Amino acid sequence: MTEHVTFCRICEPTCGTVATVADGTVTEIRPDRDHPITKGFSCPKGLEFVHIQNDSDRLLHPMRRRPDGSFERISWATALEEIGARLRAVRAAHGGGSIGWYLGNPSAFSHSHAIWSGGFVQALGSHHHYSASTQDTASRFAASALLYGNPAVVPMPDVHRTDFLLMIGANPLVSHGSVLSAGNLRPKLNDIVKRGGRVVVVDPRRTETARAYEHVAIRPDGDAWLLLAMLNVIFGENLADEAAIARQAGPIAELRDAARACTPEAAARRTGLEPDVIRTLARDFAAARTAVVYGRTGTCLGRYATLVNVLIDAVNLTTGNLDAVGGAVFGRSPIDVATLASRIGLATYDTYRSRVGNLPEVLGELPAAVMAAEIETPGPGQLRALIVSAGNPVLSTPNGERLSRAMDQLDLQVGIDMYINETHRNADYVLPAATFLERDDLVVPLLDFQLTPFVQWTEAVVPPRGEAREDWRIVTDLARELGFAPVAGPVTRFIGTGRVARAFQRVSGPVARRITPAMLIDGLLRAGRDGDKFGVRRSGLNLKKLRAMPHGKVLAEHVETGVLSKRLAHKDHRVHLDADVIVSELHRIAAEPAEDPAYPLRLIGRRELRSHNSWTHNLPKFRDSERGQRAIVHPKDAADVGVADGDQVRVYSATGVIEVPVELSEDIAQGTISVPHGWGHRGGGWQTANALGGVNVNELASDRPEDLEQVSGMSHLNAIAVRLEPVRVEVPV
Ligand SMILES: Nc1nc2c(c(=O)[nH]1)N[C@H]1C(S)=C(S)[C@@H](COP(=O)(O)OP(=O)(O)OC[C@H]3O[C@@H](n4cnc5c(=O)[nH]c(N)nc54)[C@H](O)[C@@H]3O)O[C@H]1N2
Ligand SMILES: Nc1nc2c(c(=O)[nH]1)N[C@H]1C(S)=C(S)[C@@H](COP(=O)(O)OP(=O)(O)OC[C@H]3O[C@@H](n4cnc5c(=O)[nH]c(N)nc54)[C@H](O)[C@@H]3O)O[C@H]1N2
Ligand code: SF4
Ligand SMILES: [Mo]
Repeated sequence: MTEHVTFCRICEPTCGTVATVADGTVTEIRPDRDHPITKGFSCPKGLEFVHIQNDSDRLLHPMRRRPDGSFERISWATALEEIGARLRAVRAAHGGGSIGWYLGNPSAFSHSHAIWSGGFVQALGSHHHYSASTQDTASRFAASALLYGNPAVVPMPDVHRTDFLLMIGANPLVSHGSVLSAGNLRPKLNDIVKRGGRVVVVDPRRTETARAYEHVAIRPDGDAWLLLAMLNVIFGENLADEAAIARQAGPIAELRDAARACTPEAAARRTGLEPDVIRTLARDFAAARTAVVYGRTGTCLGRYATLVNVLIDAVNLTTGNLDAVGGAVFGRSPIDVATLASRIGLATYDTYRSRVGNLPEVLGELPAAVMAAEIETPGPGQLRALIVSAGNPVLSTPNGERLSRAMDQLDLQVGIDMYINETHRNADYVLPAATFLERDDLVVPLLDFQLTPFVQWTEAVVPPRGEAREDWRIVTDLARELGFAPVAGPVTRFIGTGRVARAFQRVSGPVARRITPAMLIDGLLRAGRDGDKFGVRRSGLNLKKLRAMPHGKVLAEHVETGVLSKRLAHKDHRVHLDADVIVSELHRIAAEPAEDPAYPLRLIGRRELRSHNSWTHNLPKFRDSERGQRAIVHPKDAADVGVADGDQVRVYSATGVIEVPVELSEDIAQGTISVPHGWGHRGGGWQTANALGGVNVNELASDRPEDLEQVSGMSHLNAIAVRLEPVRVEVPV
């Protein structure tokens, strides 16, 4: 029996864990008490991951679909050969631009997955690059592109030092924090209150987090009006930090005008909040010694998602809390991720647009919601072959049923996953991916969001089960079939121009084929701010030293402040609050059309402790301990349509209809209904999950390009207009 210090990679705290291994099998996962950040904290999902690791439903061999829809086991050699031949045929007939990739959320917890698959798509010259981002954070990235000139520059709340945390649309006591890696957040939030500060949670539902602190029950999609009305008070009552504005911002006349028009009285209808609540909130926020607005998925999936994220930063900036202790701060990563992204050509926004719907790319990715239309719409650039890795877009994106049908028209569909999920049901091939316990790692995409600057490397705990392979190896093998190395492009661009670059280009093919993630990470660490500069700075960091520190290394007590000008990519080194796109969004919101009385309720999502997007429902504990999927409805709204607790209801939107059982609760604002996503299992693999029942809530979400948020291509998954109807049970006579 051996013990291995490692860390969980399901969600963003990436908690330190210790895995016990007996006879080559992981038998237990426990929290790592010696982890300097998470200090023995973990959640049930992380510890129960051992059952996913050992799940008998896991995909362990390459599979090929038979004409009858069932899958047969084939060898890796056959799989790669056949997929290679079919990809080459598609490329020869229609060009590399007809091959696409959808990259799911778990890829964000890997040192290599996104770099390798991104390099694959870039090398094909394809724009069909999709991910979970347009269902998650693309609106935040678009806001950053507009404000700071780089979509990868994203501030986070300085929870450790703030006196006032205004949390909008986030539920960290369940989600464990997002776009913020800070370990166990509960004691940290409690500390704010203990030191005399406040935590105010703005959410349509009295969530686990809202219940623990102060709650402001807003109407779904009311956030833009709330933030503008706060700015109205801040500017109108001379509470703004004009020195900070003069120091950090470009012109803000348009923002001031928009705020002037949006009085707390004018915002009342859209927010459902009394004017005095908004007034007091703005005054208290501005008066606090330090304060920060933090928004997460509740602010990213609505109709004004990019604008809301802009306004969050605007409130922080205008009160002197941007790039300041206790305010919104920027990460201090040993690898400068934002610069890395821009050097390898990924830190882009709106450099091209989707063929269908004319929507902008964000970080080199187009809206996943247009995938179905891109498959169905003929013409040059039509999407004909699609690889889906670490994702389940049939359950996670709008109108997944249509996507599922559209996928049948593809010339080739390949899945790379640990399970055969709902999306892979249509796939021609599904390739078995290694779990995070089966690979070495350092979570590069999260480095910039470590509230305490921190870095940790882990070795693989066990070798891959069966014939599973690490994602980056699979990408490399697929690319070899097409005659290129996926990291050649990113590495060449990183090196830039000059002698070294020219030398690398000459050998890039053969050399890049041999580059492993460990080699890449070592190079990036050594070149980074803490690095040993390849021997020049002896005391500096490299991978060898990091390997000798299994619990990871804390790099500084806190992030740095006063770094904004270095982060700003705009030539004038100013925050562009009056960017044209922002101004037109401010005009759009002022002309918001009246609501459709046919759909009087607003549907929002919900995350639950053991349920992680679509992929932890096969856990045995999940089946035994959770009640299944429920719609939470206010008793008054239920009474209006004659529905009682536990009844089955039909939920209609303009796009679709679902049926779910209801749970009545006063914890939800009247007019709002909450249904979790990630349900409705009918995958080829997960037997327990399939037996749970439940429905895909995203059948209610529209995938029409004109219904997406136009600035970021964001799916509209929160505040969907719906109506309820009871399901009448016919009594047989
Ligand atoms: N247990 C668990 N943890 C997870 C996940 C999971 O599925 N399960 N998923 C992970 C992922 S992928 C992510 S991105 C993060 C997300 O992390 P969070 O964003 O912190 O998690 P959510 O629970 O989605 O919180 C969003 C909140 O916004 C509220 N909301 C909805 N609409 C609106 C609105 O219009 N305005 C306002 N103000 N609030 C609104 C919802 O009621 C909800 O409480 O969580 C991660 N952690
Ligand atoms: N209505 C509504 N819809 C939502 C959301 C919402 O709040 N409301 N949230 C959105 C958000 S924030 C997100 S992030 C998306 C998630 O959307 P997706 O990323 O499309 O889907 P997941 O459910 O996370 O599925 C992840 C898949 O990856 C597999 N997997 C896990 N680890 C690995 C690995 O290491 N390698 C490989 N190859 N596969 C792996 C799992 O088995 C699973 O099949 O959902 C979005 N959809
Ligand atoms: S909170 Fe849970 S799932 Fe998330 S990283 Fe920690 S142990 Fe893993
Ligand atoms: Mo997410």
